Amino acid sequence: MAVVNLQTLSKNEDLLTGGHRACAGCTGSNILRQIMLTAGRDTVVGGATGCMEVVTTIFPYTAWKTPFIHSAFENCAATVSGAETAYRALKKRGELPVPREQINFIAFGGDGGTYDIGLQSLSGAMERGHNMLYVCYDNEAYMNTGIQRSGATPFGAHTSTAPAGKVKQGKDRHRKDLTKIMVAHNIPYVAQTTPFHWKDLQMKVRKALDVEGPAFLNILMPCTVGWGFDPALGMELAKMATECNFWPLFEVENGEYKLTYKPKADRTPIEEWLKTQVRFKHLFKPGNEGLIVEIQRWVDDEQRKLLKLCGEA
Ligand SMILES: Cc1ncc(C[n+]2csc(CCOP(=O)(O)OP(=O)(O)O)c2C)c(N)n1
Repeated sequence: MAVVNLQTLSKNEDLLTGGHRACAGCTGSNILRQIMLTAGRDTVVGGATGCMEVVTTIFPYTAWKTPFIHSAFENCAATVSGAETAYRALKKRGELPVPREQINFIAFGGDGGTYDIGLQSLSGAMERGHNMLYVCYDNEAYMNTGIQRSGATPFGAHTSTAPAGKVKQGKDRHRKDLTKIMVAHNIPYVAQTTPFHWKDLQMKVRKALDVEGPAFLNILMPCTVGWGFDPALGMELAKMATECNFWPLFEVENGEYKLTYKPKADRTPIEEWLKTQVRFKHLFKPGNEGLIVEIQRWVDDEQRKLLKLCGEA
């Protein structure tokens, strides 16, 4: 199916209804909505125990108009891979209760549930070749339980388990490169995107669902509570993350890297991005200038490597 314009897309059925309990300004619920507008009704969704599971399924309510499988933190990918296998087996035997040409299987996990706790089940599901999409909505910490650091938390960010104070200045390691770990599984489709770039997101969801076999999307999700910014600015921050190369948009189809968005030639310095969020406030205290230089160095290094992989350098 081709990528459609925003007007057409917004006329598709909303499969994540309003009235869920996401925070004001949450970009995560927007990510879920955008994905479901593209995926359509014939979709089975699984959710690991992150914010998005909690806020959309507070018992006895659900915001989902599709089947939704609750899953533990560590096994969302395994759960959805099991459902996908059952579907294939029933289809083969001609025993599907309701005939369906094609059903999408999508597993959602936060960065804690994906980079860290659920990584083994995700790796297993991808390696076994299930026809499913795994989406990591990456808000860069364990937001649901009090903003603990995760493998996705960026260098210098203040979290409740990597606090900025006298001893430390936030997290002292750069984030794990989960997207590349997924590429190393040699699956048909891996990509990074953000909710701001709706066309990019839609195209990637479409491709991920259309490939035969596993697909993985890593989607940056600005979190007003954990990052500390005005709830009106979530999308702006998603855009800025891309403009300063902190979150480049690219895809890897059968091992081939491709940049899907090129920031303006005068790319935004990382300082501008850091300034927008309370979690980086301490970096602007006298004596911490070197930490900002280190973040810029890391961003530039990563970007150089990516451009090489994309054949752009
Ligand atoms: C095995 C296990 N350990 C810990 C928890 C408690 N817990 C629930 S949500 C959560 C953090 C979720 O973080 P993340 O996956 O990044 O999602 P977010 O809340 O940020 O959306 C934790 C630690 C749990 N439910 N299961």
